[in-house]
Amino acid sequence: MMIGTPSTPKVTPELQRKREAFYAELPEFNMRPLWAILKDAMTPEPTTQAVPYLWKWKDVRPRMYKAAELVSAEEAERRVLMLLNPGMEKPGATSTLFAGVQMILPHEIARTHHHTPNAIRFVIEGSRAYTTVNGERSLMEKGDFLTTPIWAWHDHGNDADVPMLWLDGLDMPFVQSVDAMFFEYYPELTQPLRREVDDSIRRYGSNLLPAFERPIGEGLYSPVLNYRWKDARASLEAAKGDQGSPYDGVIFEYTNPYTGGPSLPTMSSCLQLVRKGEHTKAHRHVSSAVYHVAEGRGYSIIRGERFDWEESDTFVVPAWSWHEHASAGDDAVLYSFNDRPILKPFGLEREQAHPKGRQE
Ligand code: GTQ
Repeated sequence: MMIGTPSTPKVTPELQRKREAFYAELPEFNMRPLWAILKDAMTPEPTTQAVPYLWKWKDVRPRMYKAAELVSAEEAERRVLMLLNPGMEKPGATSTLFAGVQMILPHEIARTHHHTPNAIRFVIEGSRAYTTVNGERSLMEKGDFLTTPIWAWHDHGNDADVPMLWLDGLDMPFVQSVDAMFFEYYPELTQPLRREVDDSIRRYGSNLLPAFERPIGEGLYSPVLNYRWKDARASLEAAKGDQGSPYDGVIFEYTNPYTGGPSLPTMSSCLQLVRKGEHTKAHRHVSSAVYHVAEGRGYSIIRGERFDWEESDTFVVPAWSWHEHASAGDDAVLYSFNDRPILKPFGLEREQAHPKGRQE
């Protein structure tokens, strides 16, 4: 017995002709029958154009240096090479997340602007270039994780003697999709410094919060500008003997000290240790993520495909894609950012363990 409406009429050639005539007159009124597309719209599981992909640092780095020869930071405003997901039409690494590599040469300035997309920086190469965010400056070192929250004025510069390169992560595709993009230039090239260098690390970065003031931005984002590599790496090392997560090993989230939640309203950032000899179990979740290899070597199996990675490579795990990680040789450290904070408040995040533990 077929399950369905009991009174499905027989589609005679005459009825079919009438239907087609009816469908043909609808576009003029900007209407269309839902039943023609319902199965494409309401899929049993997420479908995404984004595909798993890995960008090798050995391919990215020379092209970044080439870009620096050809275009100044001033001309470019932001000298960024975008990491584009080959399955997607819109620019982005996943449907919600943008990734790029930014480079700033000694004595260059990337002028001050602000925008509604939030941004993260994860430092890949260089030493002591700066970013200034809402009047506070931080000198960056390899492995540092920095936040640029929604609508924060920010400029970058380099008073050191070596180029700096970092991974940029923005929620730009998401912000575009909800028609919430705003952007403005600051009236001058650089913004005035209104705080001491690394003021926010001292004020908010030591498990203490000033009890005499309301949370900055009503607690929407972390007040900490720079989460130092040496501190984050030490946290991983301290927990090295723990069981950790079956899917991620020893994983830590960079948190907003006001809430204990993610550092930015739309993006959660994590640092994880995949220990020597460790091979995690496979799972999948709706949230998508961009991974960056902070230390070591290894591989990830994503949707059944193996991606071998080494230091400074970047790869994506699209929505609802089985994935598992393994180190090769020594301990490996992965930085990642994901869109979980966008999904969670609406009950849209789901996670599933792979029925066989790992992919074949
Ligand atoms: O540093 O402000 O990768 O505005 C893309 C857009 C970086 C930035 C990006 C941006 C920035």
